[in-house]
Amino acid sequence: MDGTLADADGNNALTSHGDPDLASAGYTGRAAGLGDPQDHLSGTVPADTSKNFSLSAWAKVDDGGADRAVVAAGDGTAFSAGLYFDAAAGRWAFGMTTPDRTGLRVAHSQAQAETGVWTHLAGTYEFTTRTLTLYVDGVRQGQVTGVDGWQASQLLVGRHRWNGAEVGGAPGAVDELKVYARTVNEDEVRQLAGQASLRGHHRFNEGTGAGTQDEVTGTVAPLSGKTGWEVDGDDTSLRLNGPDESGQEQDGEAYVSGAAPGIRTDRSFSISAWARLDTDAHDGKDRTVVSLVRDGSSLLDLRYSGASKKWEFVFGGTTVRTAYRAELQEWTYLTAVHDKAKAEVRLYFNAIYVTSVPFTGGSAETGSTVEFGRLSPATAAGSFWKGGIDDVRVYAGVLSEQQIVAQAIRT
Ligand SMILES: [Ca+2]
Ligand SMILES: [Ca+2]
Repeated sequence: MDGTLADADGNNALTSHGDPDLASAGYTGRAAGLGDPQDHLSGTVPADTSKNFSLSAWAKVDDGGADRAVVAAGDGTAFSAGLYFDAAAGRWAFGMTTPDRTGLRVAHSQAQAETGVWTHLAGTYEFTTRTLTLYVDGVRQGQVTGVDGWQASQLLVGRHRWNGAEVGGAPGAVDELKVYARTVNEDEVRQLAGQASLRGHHRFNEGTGAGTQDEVTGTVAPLSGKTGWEVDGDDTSLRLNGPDESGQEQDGEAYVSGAAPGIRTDRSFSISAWARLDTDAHDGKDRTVVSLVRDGSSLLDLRYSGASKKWEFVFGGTTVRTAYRAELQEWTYLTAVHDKAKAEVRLYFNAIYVTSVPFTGGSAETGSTVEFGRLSPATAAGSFWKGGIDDVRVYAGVLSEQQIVAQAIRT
């Protein structure tokens, strides 16, 4: 759904009806914006829905006032299987109709559906156990057994059909639609729902001037306090509390306050950063590399801890720390992950060593700004970074271990 209606191989193109907005902002890149009841897409179903199959999509329903069809397989009379928002129940649903097209078997989400936020939906059907299962954001919800499917001919996005009538239009936006001719398992669904989408990226490659650009949003953030640049061959990075013009070491007020990456911390997210702590010795001060700040207060903090002398990710009263002491004056690659489907937070140190602790919580706010080099509310007494910061990325979703290793290069 990145501006074209063909699949990832350039095949199976969908036909558009009404006036879908193919340039609307997606979960990743662009999505199909289906804001009007006439807007929908159709094509052929690349799976037999009387056998094993699965449907997967990201959906953002803006108006929960009526049923909203996300994706369905059907014929001219009814849908055979579909993922949708069920307005009467206020919940996400995966439904399959009986082969005579008169009955509906449906699994609902356990919690009320949230509108206005990208949500991952997956529906799977297993022929041998005659079981349909709904997953929301990678977590298994309802399951119905004793279900028989029937083979549909048409794939519909943003549209259902029931008793010959078109129903369930205007779902909002749909992205990353996937149809499988097999039963996708729970681990795979978790990976689909954890798909990482870059929402902020500071390379700190300007090397001059008083601002730094987020390559995703284009926003330029001003450098504040004792903040400057370090150019070392091809590597350019941010330097906080470096030596002053007379060569004297500095400490204290130095930070950069950037744009809001638009992530919700109650959903999965990942933050990766390079950091080099330039103190001569392990002192007792906490030092913040990256923080997300809402209304002047840090929601989370990726830092060096003066108490443990280790790297820590502090989030909602939970702390996960590296097993090893932080190395001073060495570039270190840190990745913090909130994996909602696994209900844990993880901290990766140099891409290889990982520690994790259980976590549930976070904030539904999306307006939190990213800050480098301090904890908020800032105090002159501590938490200001001293050293280098480079290549900070903020993602919605879960960075996989392969992705963390693959980008373990300072840019
Ligand atoms: Ca997309
Ligand atoms: Ca850089």
